[in-house]
Amino acid sequence: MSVFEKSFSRRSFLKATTATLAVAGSTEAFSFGQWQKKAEAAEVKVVPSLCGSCSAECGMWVHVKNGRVWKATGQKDHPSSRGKLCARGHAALSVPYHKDRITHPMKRIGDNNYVPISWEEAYTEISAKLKDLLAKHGPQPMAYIENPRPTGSFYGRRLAAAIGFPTTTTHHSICFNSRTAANNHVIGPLATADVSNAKYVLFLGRNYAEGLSPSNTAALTTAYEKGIKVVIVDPRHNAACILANEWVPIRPGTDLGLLLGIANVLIQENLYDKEFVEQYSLGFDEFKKTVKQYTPEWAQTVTDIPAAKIYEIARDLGKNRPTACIEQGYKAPNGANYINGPDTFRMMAIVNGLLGNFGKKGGMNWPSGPRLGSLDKTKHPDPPRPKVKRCDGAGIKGEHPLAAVAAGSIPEITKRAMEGKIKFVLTNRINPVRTCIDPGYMEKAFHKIDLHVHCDIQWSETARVADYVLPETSFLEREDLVAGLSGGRPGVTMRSQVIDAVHVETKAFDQIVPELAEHLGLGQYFNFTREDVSSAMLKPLKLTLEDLRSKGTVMLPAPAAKPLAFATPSKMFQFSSKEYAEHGYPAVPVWQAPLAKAEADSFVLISGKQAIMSHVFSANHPFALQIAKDYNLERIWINADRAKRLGIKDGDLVEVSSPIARKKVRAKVTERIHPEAAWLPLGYGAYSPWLKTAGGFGVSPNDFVPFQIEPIGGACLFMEVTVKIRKAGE
Ligand SMILES: Nc1nc2c(c(=O)[nH]1)N[C@H]1C(S)=C(S)[C@@H](COP(=O)(O)OP(=O)(O)OC[C@H]3O[C@@H](n4cnc5c(=O)[nH]c(N)nc54)[C@H](O)[C@@H]3O)O[C@H]1N2
Ligand SMILES: Nc1nc2c(c(=O)[nH]1)N[C@H]1C(S)=C(S)[C@@H](COP(=O)(O)OP(=O)(O)OC[C@H]3O[C@@H](n4cnc5c(=O)[nH]c(N)nc54)[C@H](O)[C@@H]3O)O[C@H]1N2
Ligand code: SF4
Ligand SMILES: [Mo]
Repeated sequence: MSVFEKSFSRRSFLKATTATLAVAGSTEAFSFGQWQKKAEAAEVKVVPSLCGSCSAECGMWVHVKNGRVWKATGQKDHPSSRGKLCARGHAALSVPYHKDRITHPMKRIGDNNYVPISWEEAYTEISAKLKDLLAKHGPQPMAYIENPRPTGSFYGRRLAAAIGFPTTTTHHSICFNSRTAANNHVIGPLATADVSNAKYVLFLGRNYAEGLSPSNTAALTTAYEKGIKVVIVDPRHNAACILANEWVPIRPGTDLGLLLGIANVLIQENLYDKEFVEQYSLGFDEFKKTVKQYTPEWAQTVTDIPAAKIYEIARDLGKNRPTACIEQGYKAPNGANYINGPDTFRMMAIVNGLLGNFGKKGGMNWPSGPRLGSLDKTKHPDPPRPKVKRCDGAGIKGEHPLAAVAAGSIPEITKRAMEGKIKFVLTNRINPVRTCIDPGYMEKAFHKIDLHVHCDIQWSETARVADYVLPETSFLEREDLVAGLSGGRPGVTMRSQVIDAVHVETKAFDQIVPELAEHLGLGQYFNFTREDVSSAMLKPLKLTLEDLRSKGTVMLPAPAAKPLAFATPSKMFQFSSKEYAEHGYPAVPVWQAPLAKAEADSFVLISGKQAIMSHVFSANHPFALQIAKDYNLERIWINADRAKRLGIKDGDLVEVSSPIARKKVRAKVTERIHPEAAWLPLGYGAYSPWLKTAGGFGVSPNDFVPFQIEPIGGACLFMEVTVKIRKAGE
């Protein structure tokens, strides 16, 4: 029996109460006092689950009383939570009960008008339209777009293959795609920084205190307590800087120049690891020749960081090698923001290589994951591999040949939708209309898709442009597939169902997809249950579903150390890339200026995370939003000197304008930002009329950024825009 079955569900509580009343027939049972006593004395069940508020998916113990979620604590064994949850995790406990939930399948009828329909009607209509599109256009112009989590990815990708299209894409293409594309051509799979064991860590646009998981924040706190030298380079004094030795402000989009300057010093002053270079790398001589021109004095002119500081950083890194590293972050200067993102990332990996820190304690290490099993293919055959080309150009010669195929490119699908070339899209657990740039463009493009089906829990901006909206149960109302955990030690974890579905017409994705497949005549590819898949995944580990339902997370022994190896095309650490050259890009990284440049009357608009908000969707969580309102977190950051010159005081209402938008928001006037940058949090500016909690508060940076795509990774260019700011009338 599962923990859930054993628990006292809301329905059984109601049933039990009614029965008691009927039998006893006593007036006492009707009294509020009696009811209150009973409710207070009710047994508390503690169910292991996973937080659903961000991709860290921390392990949580959810306390349930009278069938309702009461509170949660962090699982100690789970490597992301390590016994703690962040504020967003606590705020998310209100999600199942939220008034803005989508409660029924919905069908668009005309502009912004939806009617509830039954699941049967939804499946019948969607499958009829999809079959018609397949007959007319074949499966090529079709895509699945998701925030990749185990259940969504397994079922969504299998459905795509069963229908016959290969284009499955993830929100990584609006997060760290440029980084992945570049990484594949320097070191192979991504390595992570061992922050708490290093002697010196350089953070480039990474904010462990706001773009956070509890384990990251704990690692930085440990580094601080141990006295590890931490230097944070960011145009903005971000919240993590209070745990750092130094904040080095940089002109937005110029980290590539800083890294070229650092590499120049490491090589010129013989501070690099020669043995590593000789034994593991290729292309060093070509790189050395190219980087000679990029002196710190030159780097100062592009980054606005004094040459003396660049020498100091390079020498500190070199002297502390190999126990020194660059924490590369997700996206800030290298993932999906600036035109030079891919080469900025290649340079981060190259500097780490010069420090010889790969595979070393306090350096860069590859996480190890568990060896999970899969379904028996003789009983549950996989759909055949789609034969058509992807519709987003990822991995295709002449389009985005170097882009990471696993993440694909949401911006490219959008661009092609605008050209009328995309026929069917299924979006799941993602809100690209709000989280990509230029919402006007996004909306127009998505409206041009012949059939757009969206799966969500609330009325996001993307739900509002879909033809059909399918309501999922929220993260506390469903069990999900087993998830592998990667890190120093591998592990497995699972989201168990904590409460009954609050809205009976909502369904889990692992139910929706097989039912839709059945209507499409593809039911043979889903002849198993979610439990079958989870059990098959756990089999090689000799664990059962019941183990995970009771323990939540199981950590496994660390694997034996492996010899250092790089899974690149040449199997070497690549200072130079043949593949880059073949596709018309420089073989070794060279300086490329960002597109946006602040002038005397403009700012580069940068943006990012805040500790209490998860991207955009958590602004609709009432507790999180109240904190934002109480602390004026929606404000645009402007440098104090620039503000003075513009006659703007802290708290003034200002008008921010870019080539595509003109909006008003209050100003935060501060010394904590580079004079050429203005910063906006990502979390606000919800404009779906049915996100009633978040709606009307703040603006989104994405409102101001024209639609543009980074050519190598296929990512959005979130920060390549300048804005003008002036005081506005109240
Ligand atoms: N609270 C919270 N935590 C989260 C998330 C969330 O939404 N909310 N999301 C999760 C996800 S998906 C991600 S990818 C991570 C992101 O985590 P981070 O990458 O750490 O977060 P960001 O705020 O996107 O960017 C970090 C910093 O980059 C700076 N920056 C901007 N431009 C430049 C530049 O040109 N150079 C340099 N050096 N810095 C620059 C910004 O000022 C910002 O302080 O956070 C994860 N954790
Ligand atoms: N300007 C700017 N833009 C950015 C960033 C930035 O720093 N600046 N950050 C970028 C980054 S790093 C990322 S990763 C992306 C994130 O982009 P998204 O992944 O699009 O962002 P979210 O707001 O997390 O959207 C999640 C969606 O899933 C829905 N949802 C939540 N729970 C469930 C569930 O259980 N089931 C289903 N089916 N749906 C659910 C939510 O309601 C919401 O609509 O944004 C990027 N955009
Ligand atoms: S970091 Fe916070 S929001 Fe993200 S999964 Fe963990 S507790 Fe939830
Ligand atoms: Mo992200």
